[in-house]
Amino acid sequence: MNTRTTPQQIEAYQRDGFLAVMDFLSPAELAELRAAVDEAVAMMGNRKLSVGNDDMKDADDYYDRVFKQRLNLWRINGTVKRYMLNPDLGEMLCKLAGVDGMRVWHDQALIKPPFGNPTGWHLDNPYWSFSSRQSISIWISLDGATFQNGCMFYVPGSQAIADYRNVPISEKIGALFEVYPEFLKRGTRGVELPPGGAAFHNGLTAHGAGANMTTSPRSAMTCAYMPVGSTFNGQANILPRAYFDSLKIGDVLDNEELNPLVYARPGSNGPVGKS
Ligand SMILES: O=C(O)CCC(=O)C(=O)O
Ligand SMILES: [Fe+2]
Repeated sequence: MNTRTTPQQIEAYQRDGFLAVMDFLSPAELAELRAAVDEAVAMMGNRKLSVGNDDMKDADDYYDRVFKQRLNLWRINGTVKRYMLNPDLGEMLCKLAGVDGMRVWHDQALIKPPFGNPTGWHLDNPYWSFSSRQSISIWISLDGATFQNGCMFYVPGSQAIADYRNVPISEKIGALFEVYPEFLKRGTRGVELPPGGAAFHNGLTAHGAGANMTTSPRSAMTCAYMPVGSTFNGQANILPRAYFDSLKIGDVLDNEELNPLVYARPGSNGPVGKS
């Protein structure tokens, strides 16, 4: 994994709210991760979540024709875990985001099938159980992402002006721009990636993806990360029911089993999110 960062890359990420790294995985790493993702996805059948809530199953609706969504593969596959929880990656995420430590929020395999619907414009962080202007996701292309098969698009700089209002991913793909008309003048940028390339985005960066107009799937392995010290905002998202019921708004989310630490800068507040 190419986890080196230059000052120029950090500056670009902080300005634009996203950054592409074309040579993130070596060919051997790509082959290893792809095989692990395929294996974990096959094990999950039609369940969206690897461990926990059994109700999250595929449905025959617009959303499920955007992509096949499989969450928390890291909990059932050691290879996926080794990649997504890699401390060097964690350090890179901290440098890009400008924080001292990161925990996993959740990972996701997102497989846009042939003729899959476009992914409507949205923000990620408003879906989650914490609110942070420094949350970050990695989106690793397993097949190559092109304008033909549904690569990601971003609104540069939107992370700096977004708040926690959001819209669901639906057939009205531009609805987010009705909530945030100020995004319109910033324009959009599509990012094509080779297989093994990765893009990083802030949890408040507006993004979406095109339709897949090709006859092959467009697969991505992604993971969202929560800065250490982030607190519960009252939303359930994918938290297990018993844990959700035990939380009060403002509690630090530091459950090592669900949200393990990926990296903490030496000398920083420490691995268990001491409050
Ligand atoms: O892969 C896609 O089409 C959308 C991905 C996305 O929204 C994300 O990684 O946050
Ligand atoms: Fe997203």
